Amino acid sequence: MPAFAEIQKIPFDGPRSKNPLAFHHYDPNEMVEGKPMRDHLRFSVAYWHTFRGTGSDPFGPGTMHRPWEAASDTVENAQNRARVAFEFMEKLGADFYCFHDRDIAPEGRSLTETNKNLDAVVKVLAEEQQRTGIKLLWGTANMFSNPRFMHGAATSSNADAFAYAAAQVKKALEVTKQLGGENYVFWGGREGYQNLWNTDMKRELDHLARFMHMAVDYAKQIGFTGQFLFEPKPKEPTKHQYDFDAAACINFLRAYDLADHVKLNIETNHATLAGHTMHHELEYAGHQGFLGSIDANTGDLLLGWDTDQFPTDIYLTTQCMLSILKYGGLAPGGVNFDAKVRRESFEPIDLFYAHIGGMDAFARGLKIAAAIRADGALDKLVRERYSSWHSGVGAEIEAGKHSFASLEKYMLEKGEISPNQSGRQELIENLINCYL
Ligand code: XLS
Ligand code: NI
Ligand code: NI
Repeated sequence: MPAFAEIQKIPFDGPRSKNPLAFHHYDPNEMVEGKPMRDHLRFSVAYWHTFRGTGSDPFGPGTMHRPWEAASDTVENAQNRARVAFEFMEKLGADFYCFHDRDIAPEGRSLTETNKNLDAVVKVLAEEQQRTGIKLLWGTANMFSNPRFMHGAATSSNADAFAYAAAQVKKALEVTKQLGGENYVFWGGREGYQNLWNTDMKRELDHLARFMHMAVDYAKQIGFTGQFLFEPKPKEPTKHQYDFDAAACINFLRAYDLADHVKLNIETNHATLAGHTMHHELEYAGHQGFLGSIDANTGDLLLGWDTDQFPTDIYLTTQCMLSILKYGGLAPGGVNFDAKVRRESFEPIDLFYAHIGGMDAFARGLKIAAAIRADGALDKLVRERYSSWHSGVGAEIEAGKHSFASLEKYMLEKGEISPNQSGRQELIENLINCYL
């Protein structure tokens, strides 16, 4: 008995349709800049929010109506849930999914039993991937929920917690490889601190680096060739997380000789928590060569936590896609909806509305970004702003032909700088609105 019996495969109906169970902009086979939309976007469903989210918050328990869930957290229930997940993803038309080890299978009474549980569900996931053609974008390990990780995992003050986490990531890498996962994500759930009085920051960062090197080594050993990704987030659950933002992550990777092995998975709501925009984070990671994948969601600018809402803002998705196209696309990364329906949107059908909205918003963003690029007007304005660098002293400085002394000589002769040009911000804002 299907879980979503009343829902058919979500069709592409075009922008004029009012059918809420259809795409209005996402047509997987439509060509944009010479590539089908589905290959640009590589949409992924987040197992934890969509199939494990209960709607609980600090003030009350879960609200979600999920008729397929049994009362107890058994392996059989987890296997059944996996089949439901694939029914959902197949009807939606998502090409990828992502999970934490503990999303897909329950913990047992020992690590041995936990690993056995994982294997039993991975078997079903493999069958369902085979049946549907849906692929694993990335796997990861949950090393923040269990109380053993209260002080962190790789950065815990307890060496045994580090060892347990290592055993967990070892297994998570094995199953990610087994399922053909194209990436593996590190998000440091509790890799940070609550206060500095009790924290040896250098020691913790050294441990985190050692941990990541062990993961790189083990991947090599088992022949896992997926891309490692580090996911920045400044805070929550800890007061300060070491993977604060793109710049902090890139510095860490370079300082500890991990830059050749790890790129970034950038999440919108984490960018805003860090006091940046998603556009800023994508540009920063992109020009440094670290753009790997994105966790597509959005926050509420009036709330100071990770609300993980589905993205519907066309300015946001346009900015994302402009940066993504500029830096050559995301593959082997993708657009993972690390997003959850609101606590009040408790019906199963809301999962469809949420993902359809996010996918359409990104499809529109992609088309708008491609139109902006094809037109070239924005590019031209930016280039003009820097025109003083295209010849004369600007070109000479860029070519490394100057020093402070030679520039002093140049300025003493010239006396004053050439007139500045307008930044044209308002003109550009109006221009962008013409494409929306
Ligand atoms: C939490 C993170 C998490 C990672 C995967 O805020 O976004 O969901 O994406 O561990
Ligand atoms: Ni995330
Ligand atoms: Ni998040």
